[in-house]
Amino acid sequence: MTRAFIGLGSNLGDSRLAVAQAARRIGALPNTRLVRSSSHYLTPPWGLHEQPAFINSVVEIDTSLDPRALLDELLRIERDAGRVRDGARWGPRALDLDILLYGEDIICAAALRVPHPYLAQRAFVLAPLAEIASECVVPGQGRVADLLARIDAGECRRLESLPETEPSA
Ligand code: PH2
Ligand code: MG
Ligand code: MG
Repeated sequence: MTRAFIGLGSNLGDSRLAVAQAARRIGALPNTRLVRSSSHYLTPPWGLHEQPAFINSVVEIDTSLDPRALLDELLRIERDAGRVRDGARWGPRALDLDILLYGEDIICAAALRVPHPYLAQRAFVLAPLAEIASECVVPGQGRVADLLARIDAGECRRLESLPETEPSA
């Protein structure tokens, strides 16, 4: 089993529901166990400012899916949540699932780069990641807590947890 961290984000539709449902679906993937989920955070849009605020979260999993198989599963969950890839880079999306870390692996392929290339610049990733794994070391970059201390995360607001909702039949 490998410990991996997935970043979840949404700023279209019912984003809190989309992120909560995606976390459940990630935990239900084959050969995968959900270890921990961060709170949801309300975060200002990064990269492209003229769009709604995002809901972001991070989950930790143990998985024996290899990175490519994990990516394929995440893309399928995105599609099922209504994600369409026709918009601007860094533009609005119903659901975005990114592999942030996969064990100690450094992957540099056309379809997948791990650690996520912008991780160290993004408060919307580092704030929830530090909530559940502040001592975790990002290969080649250092401790999550140290990376977070270098950027301004003041505008990322941690939200109260949602009341548990049963998945509808
Ligand atoms: N995702 C992006 C671009 N900008 N900004 C925030 N706050 N949260 C995101 O998840 C996000 C973003 C592209 O993946
Ligand atoms: Mg992303
Ligand atoms: Mg993505």
